[in-house]
Amino acid sequence: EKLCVIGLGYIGLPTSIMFAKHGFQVHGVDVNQQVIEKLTNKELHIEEPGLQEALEEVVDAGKLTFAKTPVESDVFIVAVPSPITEEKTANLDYVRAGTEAIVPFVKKGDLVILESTVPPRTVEDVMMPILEKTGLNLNEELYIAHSPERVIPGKIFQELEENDRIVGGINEKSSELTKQLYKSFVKGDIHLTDATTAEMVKVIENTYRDVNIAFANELAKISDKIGVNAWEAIKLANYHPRVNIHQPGPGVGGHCIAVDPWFLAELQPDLANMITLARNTNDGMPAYTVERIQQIIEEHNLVQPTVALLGLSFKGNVDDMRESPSLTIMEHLNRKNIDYKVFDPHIKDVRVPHQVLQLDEVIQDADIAVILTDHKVFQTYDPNEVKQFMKESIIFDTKNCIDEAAWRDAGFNYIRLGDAKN
Ligand code: SAJ
Repeated sequence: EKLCVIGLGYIGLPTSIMFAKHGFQVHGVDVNQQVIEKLTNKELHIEEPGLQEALEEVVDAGKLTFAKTPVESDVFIVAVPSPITEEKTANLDYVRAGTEAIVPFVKKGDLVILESTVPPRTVEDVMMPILEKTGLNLNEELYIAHSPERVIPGKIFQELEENDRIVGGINEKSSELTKQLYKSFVKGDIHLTDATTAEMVKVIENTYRDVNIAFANELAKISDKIGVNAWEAIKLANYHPRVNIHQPGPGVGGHCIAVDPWFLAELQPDLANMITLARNTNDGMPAYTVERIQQIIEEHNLVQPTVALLGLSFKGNVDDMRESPSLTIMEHLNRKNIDYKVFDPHIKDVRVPHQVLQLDEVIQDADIAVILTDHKVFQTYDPNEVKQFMKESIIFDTKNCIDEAAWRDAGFNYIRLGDAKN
C-alpha cells in the first residue's frame, strides 16, 4: 500500500517511519525545501531518541522518500502544525494548505486522515469542503477520518506503538479503514467514534492537563504564603486512590497543552470559564517566577545580581523550546533589568534570542542559579563544584528536581517554588 504523509515535524516524521517499517511505501511531504534535503541525506531537523537510526533504516531500505509535493497514494495523512493566532484562535492555514495540496492526487477509494490537533468540527467544516474539490462523493467514494496523535516528545516511538488510539471517521467505513491501517503498528486499543468527537477527545485531554496544572500552580502560590511545601502536600494527597494532582512549575509550555484549551474556548467563550482561567493562571507563572526571583534578590540584599538560568526547553530532556516558559521569564527579566545568562544542555540551536553558553560560563560569578526545566542531567551536577564558580550560593528550584539535602550540605541556600518551608 502507498501512503503519503503531509508535514514532517515531530509527528509526521516518526509516523512516516513507523508505517515505512511496517510494510508501507511512504512518501513524506514538507513545504520546507531544507527539511526535504536534510531528510533525504538522512539528517534530522528535530531531536528525538531513536529517530536517527530509524530514519536511516527505512531510507536505506527504499521505503521512505521525501519531496515538496505529494504523489498518488492509497492513504493520505495530514500532520501539519495548528498553532494559535494572537487572538487565541486556531490558525488552520496549514491544515487548509495541506488538504489543498493533496486534492490533485486523491482518487476514488482513498483514505484521508487528519492527525493534527484541531478545534472540534474542523474535519467537517474545513477539510471536507476542500476535499469536495476532488469531485468525489465524500460519503461513498472517499474515506475521511480524524485520528489525533497523542504521543509525548521524548518517547514518541514507544507511545506511537503502545498508546491507545482514537479514530473518528465521517462514517463507519472511514473509521474501520483507519483502524485497520493503524493496526499495522499500534499495540494499544483503537477506539472508534465520529470525527467531531475524536477532535473533542484530543482537545479535552490536553485541557484536562492544563486545568490540573493550573490547580497545582494555584496551590504552589498559596503554599508560598502559608508556610507549606506544595510538592509534599500534593504528593501526599495523591496517595488517595481517586486523587491525581499534577505538578506546579514556572509555566506550561509546548505547542499542545498551552494551545489546545483555546481551541475549545474559542468555540464557546462564554461557557469556557474554568478553561480560560486555567490558561491564564498558567500563563501567569513566568511572571510569578520572576517575582519570586526578585524577592530572593531583595531578601539577600544582592546588588546588581546575575541570575544563571538553567533550562530553556519547555520541559525536561527535550530540545524543544516552543512556547517555553523560560523565554517569557527572560522577557520579564529584561523588563526588570535583571542580568541573566542561559544554559541548556539540550539546545544546540543558535537562533535563540539569547546566546546559550556553557555551564561554567553561565554559573561563573552568578548570584542565583534558577532551575527552570527538569532535565535529568541537572541531578548529576555536583553542588560543591557549582559552588566554586558562583558568587553567592543560592539555588532556586522551580521544578523540585534536584536533591535538596545534597545542595544544602554543600552550603547552598536552597529555595523551592511553592514551598515556604525553606
Ligand atoms: N507541566 C507542568 N506540570 C505537570 C506536567 C507538565 O507544569 O505536572 C508542564 C511541562 O513542564 C511543560 C508543559 O506542562 O511545560 C507540557 O508538558 P507535557 O509533558 O505535559 O505535555 P506535552 O506538551 O509534551 O505533550 C502533551 C501530551 N498530552 C497529554 O499528556 C494529555 C501528549 O500526550 C500529547 O500528544 C501532546 O501534548 C500533543 O501533541 O497534544
